[in-house]
Amino acid sequence: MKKKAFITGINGQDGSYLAEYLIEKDYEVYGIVRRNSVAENQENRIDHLIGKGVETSYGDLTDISSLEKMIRTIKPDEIYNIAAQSHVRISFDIPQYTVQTNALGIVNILEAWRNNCPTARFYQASSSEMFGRSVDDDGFQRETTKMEPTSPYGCTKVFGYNMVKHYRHAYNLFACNGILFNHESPRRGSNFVTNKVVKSAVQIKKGLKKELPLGNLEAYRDWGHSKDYVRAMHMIVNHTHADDFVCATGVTNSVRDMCDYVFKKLDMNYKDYVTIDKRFFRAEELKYLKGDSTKLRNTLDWKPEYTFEELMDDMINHWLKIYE
Ligand code: NAP
Ligand code: G4F
Repeated sequence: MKKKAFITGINGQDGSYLAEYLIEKDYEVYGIVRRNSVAENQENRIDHLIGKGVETSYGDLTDISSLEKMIRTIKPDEIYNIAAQSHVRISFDIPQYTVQTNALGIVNILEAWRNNCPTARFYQASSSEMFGRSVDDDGFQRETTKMEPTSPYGCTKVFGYNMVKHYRHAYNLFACNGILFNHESPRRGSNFVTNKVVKSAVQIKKGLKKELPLGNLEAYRDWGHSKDYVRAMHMIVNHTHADDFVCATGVTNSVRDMCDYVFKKLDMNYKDYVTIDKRFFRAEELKYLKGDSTKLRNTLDWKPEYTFEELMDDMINHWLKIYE
């Protein structure tokens, strides 16, 4: 019998790659999508998978009835809670909504799972944003690093992380956290910095745009490829026991480094086009992220296939094709 997976956030960057990955592994994949007034936007990243192993229903993390119904009828083997209000800067603008989705939403799905299909394995999309201003002496963040979040988003993710551990211990359930560092792809929302820079640089190259307004260029991030990270999610869920793992490349670059690489690739100098716009700064900035994923590498034999440069090239080629 085919294994069944239930994914919240299936139409997001990670959800869509995860669905593809699980179909390749011969899973039946189910997901919830939110109602959108532009119907085409509801399933735009997974259109090609509908009817080919993926089935969706309307649902929302804030609507426990939709979660209960899906979990009760599907009886999944694996549940991936990928949905979230995932934009850190926007979480300062809509803190209550961010809490409702990312914090109360996780209580909804944990309860729907515990009461309807507790034999399923549960994965929570935890985040390196939970570490916030805390860095170990060697410059890395790892599973044991103190959590000191610097955004409403980060605070909700710490709550979710702790609830997942609580359900593991209190009810003896298979509940695990993937603590993922930044991961990107051509499917990344274009208001996150990598895709914003790459898309704009290509538009500038093609004469469609004149400048690129950005916020803090001195922030460092450990950027990997979403395809590598959804592979890690599946490995974590299929481990012998429930546990928490950091997933990261171990390489960090600043936003400035990233601009330099992308513009140079297109035979331009970022200094001629990038301007600084206060609107893109945050009330509190998370300045530095570099992840140590030794535990994941040693326990589950995971390693990333994409380097930072290959990731950027993949995104550049995507936008070049679109604007050609
Ligand atoms: P994304 O592209 O923004 O996708 C988020 C998904 O969640 C979308 O499908 C979105 O639906 C859905 N969603 C939002 N609010 C919802 C709600 N109330 N009910 C149901 N669905 C809702 O994010 P991503 O980059 O794929 O990230 C996936 C998960 O990993 C998120 O939980 C994020 O916080 C976490 N994470 C991401 C990274 C990263 O670097 N990408 C790193 C660490 C952790 P719509 O399409 O309708 O908006
Ligand atoms: O691309 P970003 O918006 O991603 P951020 O804030 O690191 O969050 C992402 O990674 C987290 C994992 O650590 C996830 F949990 C979260 O869901 C999300 O996927 O910003 C990256 C850096 C920041 O320091 C930001 O201040 O880029 C800086 N930045 C500079 N100018 C900008 C801009 N970010 C955005 N979005 N837009 C700018 O114009």
